[in-house]
Amino acid sequence: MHYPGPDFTPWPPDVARRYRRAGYWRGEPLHQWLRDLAARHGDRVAVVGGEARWTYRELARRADRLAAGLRERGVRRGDRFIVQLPNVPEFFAVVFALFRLGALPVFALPAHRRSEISYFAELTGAVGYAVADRYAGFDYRGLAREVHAAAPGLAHVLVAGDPGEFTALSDVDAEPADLPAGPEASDVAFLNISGGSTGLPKLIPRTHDDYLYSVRASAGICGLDESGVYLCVLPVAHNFSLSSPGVLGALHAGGRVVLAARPAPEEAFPLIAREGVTITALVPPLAKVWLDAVPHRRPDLSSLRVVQVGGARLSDEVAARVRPTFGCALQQVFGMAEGLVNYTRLDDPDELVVTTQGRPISPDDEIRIVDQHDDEVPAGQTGQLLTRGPYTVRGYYRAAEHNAVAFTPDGFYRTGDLVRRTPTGHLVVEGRAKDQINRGGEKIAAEEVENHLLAHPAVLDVAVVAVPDPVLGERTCAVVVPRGEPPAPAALRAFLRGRGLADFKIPDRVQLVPAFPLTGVGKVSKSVLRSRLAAALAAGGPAVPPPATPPDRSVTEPTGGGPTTTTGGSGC
Ligand code: OOB
Repeated sequence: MHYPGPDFTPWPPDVARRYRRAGYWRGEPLHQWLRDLAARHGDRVAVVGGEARWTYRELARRADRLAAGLRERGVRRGDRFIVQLPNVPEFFAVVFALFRLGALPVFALPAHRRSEISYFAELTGAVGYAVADRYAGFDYRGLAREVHAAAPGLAHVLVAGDPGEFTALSDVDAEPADLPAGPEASDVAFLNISGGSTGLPKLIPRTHDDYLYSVRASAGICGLDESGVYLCVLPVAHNFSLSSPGVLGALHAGGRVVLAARPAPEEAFPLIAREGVTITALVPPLAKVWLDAVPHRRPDLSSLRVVQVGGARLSDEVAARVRPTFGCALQQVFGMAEGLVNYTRLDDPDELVVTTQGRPISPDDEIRIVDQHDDEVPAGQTGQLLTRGPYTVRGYYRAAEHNAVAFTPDGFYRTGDLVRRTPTGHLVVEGRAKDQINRGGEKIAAEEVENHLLAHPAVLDVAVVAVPDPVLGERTCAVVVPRGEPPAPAALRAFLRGRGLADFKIPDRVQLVPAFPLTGVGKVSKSVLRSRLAAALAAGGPAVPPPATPPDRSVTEPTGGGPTTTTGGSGC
């Protein structure tokens, strides 16, 4: 199958011509880009991870051999291939091998489980699935077994490490002599995952042309050059760590990528000192953990030039601590896997760096800030952010119905973020209009969790909402109207796990209520629920029941938090 195909919403031809003429889209596919880097920087170290130190040449060679091995096994241009690799060097070999063949990596997060992966397999008709053997105490071969049983079309399960009954990545190896021509730069290169606000996760088709533009421009904005050393502590396949400027930005500059298996200070600080790391990217809760760890660990962070923080709103107070504590510049990053990325600039005055989330990459990023009728709000006022531009997609993959609401008829993406713009053109994120929880950078679509909970026999109705949290910014609360005997929160959690939902989506709290507050038109009023829960939490007690509720029917029970990432924020 050829991509772009019917599953891809192209930019209008005149717009595409404009982006080409402006030099944003250069007609260079990602595998060609890597080959050029290998020609230019051959013996320099490109990727460091665990014991491995791969040069540019080595990386390109591995990708080519793996591509030939995959081709021998039948992987073809246009095939989809789920890639759920943690921060290991093999990630690069696999994705560049797929790029070389024109097969599309479908990026999954290490935290995803059966529910998410099976859905990606079904939606994309993927032919393969690449995992590590074990990572962070979890055996991905067990997950692969379950997913494979439900999706037998996954003909190739490749494992970095001990493969068990599957295929070792290291065995997929052939002479790359007769590889056919690769894909076009205007083709879709991969499918990325959206944070989402709907019942089922959405996939984002990114082309070689548009993605490489964002990588090149980001590397420039972030001051990367050959001396740049990028420490990747967030999941490598996330848009922030992949391209903002991320690992690809570091490679573009001829610098070095250092992969951290875990984001905790005890792992990351020694790596910074050992490798002379110059730039890294954190989510706000992780930035706080690092800031708090500096005084007693006294690490050598003298090589750091920039610490980026993004993925969720960074408070001005924490932002102000970055430069004095780390001794380097802060860069705020407000981006999205759909495209648009904003950066504070390295020469911006401190005031802007601390209080705004930056301005767009491109002079051709179009920004509209609108009210509920899509009319522009007066300058400086808060409204919903709409955007289109040379690296923002025009539609999700195989989601025609959703695309009709997620994009305006003239192609603006409705980000669901509430922002205002300063006179300097910087954006300040003031809130969110989408039905999503941002749990320290990890995005949770309320509807997805609600749908799972509705399958429980003791759940009559449910609304999943955010509650404020001093560490993560937000946590999740499932407000449940029980059917008959009220379910125990622990049983609901176990139920969700049993359905194979990623840990970070499991509600932190469960609140039982007899009925929901309703809006004027009879819909559940999540804003009333949110403010009641927030007020009750601030008062330190169980949430206030809705009016006319017998107090003994309302129980708030913290369920102990989800994943271990609560203090590490390993996701975005
Ligand atoms: C990044 O990408 P996603 O796709 O996981 O999430 C995008 C959403 C945004 O629409 C916004 O709601 C939120 O995450 N967000 C922020 C933020 N950065 C992202 N909200 C407030 N302040 C920020 N600085 O999260 C992402 C992609 C590329 C670069 C950086 C982050």
